[in-house]
Amino acid sequence: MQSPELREQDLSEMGSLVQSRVVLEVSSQVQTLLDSLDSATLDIGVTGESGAGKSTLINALRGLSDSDPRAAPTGVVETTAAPTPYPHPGLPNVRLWDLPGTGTPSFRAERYLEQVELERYDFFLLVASERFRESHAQLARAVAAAGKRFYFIRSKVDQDLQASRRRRPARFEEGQVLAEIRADCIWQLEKEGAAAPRVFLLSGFQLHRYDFPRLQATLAGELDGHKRHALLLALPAVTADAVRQRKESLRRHIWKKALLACLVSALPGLPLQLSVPLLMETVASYRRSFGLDEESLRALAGAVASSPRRLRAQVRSALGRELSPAAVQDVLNQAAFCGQAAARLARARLPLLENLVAGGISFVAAYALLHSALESFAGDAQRVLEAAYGSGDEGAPGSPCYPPHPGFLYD
Ligand SMILES: Nc1nc2c(ncn2[C@@H]2O[C@H](COP(=O)(O)OP(=O)(O)OP(=O)(O)O)[C@@H](O)[C@H]2O)c(=O)[nH]1
Ligand SMILES: [Mg+2]
Repeated sequence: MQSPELREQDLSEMGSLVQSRVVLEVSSQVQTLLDSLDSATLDIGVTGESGAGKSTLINALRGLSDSDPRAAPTGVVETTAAPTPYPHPGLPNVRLWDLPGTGTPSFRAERYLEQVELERYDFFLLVASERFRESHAQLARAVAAAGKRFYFIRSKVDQDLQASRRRRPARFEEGQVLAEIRADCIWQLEKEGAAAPRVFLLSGFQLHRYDFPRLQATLAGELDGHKRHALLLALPAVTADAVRQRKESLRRHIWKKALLACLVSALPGLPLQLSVPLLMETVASYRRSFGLDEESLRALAGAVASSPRRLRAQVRSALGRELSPAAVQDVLNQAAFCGQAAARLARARLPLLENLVAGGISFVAAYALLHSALESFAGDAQRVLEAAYGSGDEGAPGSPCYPPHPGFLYD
């Protein structure tokens, strides 16, 4: 017969075995949830007449200047002959497809859509510069008939405004000119049978201006779940609203990251410190996502002809200024002991996990760290945008002014 001590030892071993199995099982489930988020694809077909500004728009939406080696070729003699995917620099599953130009004399919308494999795309951006043409209407009808969404992009509005200013310098009123162009596009599309067409006036050289914020909000409102999340992280966050939406989208997934970090620190055989790098990686991805890392700040400074130092001065959060394991550990300690607002939020939202302290990092502390990092980075990003664009100096019309590096989410 076994001694009571032995039985106790057996029980305790069995207990830790069960615990490690549970920890492994739950962490792999959480990892699967995070993986499915990262693997969400988004395929955007960018179509329209040759020379309308499709490739320029694709580069701007990817946060790249035309001279970047990863950029789509642009210019008066560069013509796209076959559908070419351009992945987002930090989110490879988000692809912008540069489609061949439309509007040749033999153009037939149905055949064109078949050739470019219509089914591949989540939606289309139909780009037109200058006058409205028959091929635009044909394409709009065919895309809608195939059950796909399209958004009509009237490009190069900086050029229209410049021409209009030259024509009537005394009576020039930007808002009025834009309203006229918008109304004309809507009228033409409706005349050709498009129901409630969505029209957006853009400049690939000054993406943060005109209707881009409205386009971004409309796209986000018409996509669901993981695709919406991908879009919100991929498109350049050049307005206060876009920064807010990006923050909200990331915030929804904090609990998974916090839980994973907490569970990883409980896995037997792994050093306790492993979860700090994991949290640090997440915080670093948030920082890039808001364009606060050195590379993004430099790119933005170059684009708006400002100094990186001036923009960097707007980054006031501790983790935005210096991201190191010690800084992360510091915030974790504070969160664990101070009962911060974010920690209270974690308790209120996920009371079941409140008492989860695995291997030294509590779920509440990890949650509080990520929550406060997100809040403070969003505040920094707003100030950086204000410093970059808010001075009223929008750049001369027609001069390239690219959006900030859109930031990535690698993990
Ligand atoms: N002013 C101004 N020029 C633009 C804008 N977008 C594009 N352009 C210029 O228009 C020309 C054609 O632009 P692309 O982006 O190459 O046009 P595309 O639609 O890709 O042309 P294809 O590939 O030939 O079908 C280039 O010289 C661009 O610099 C814009 O928003 N404003
Ligand atoms: Mg092109």
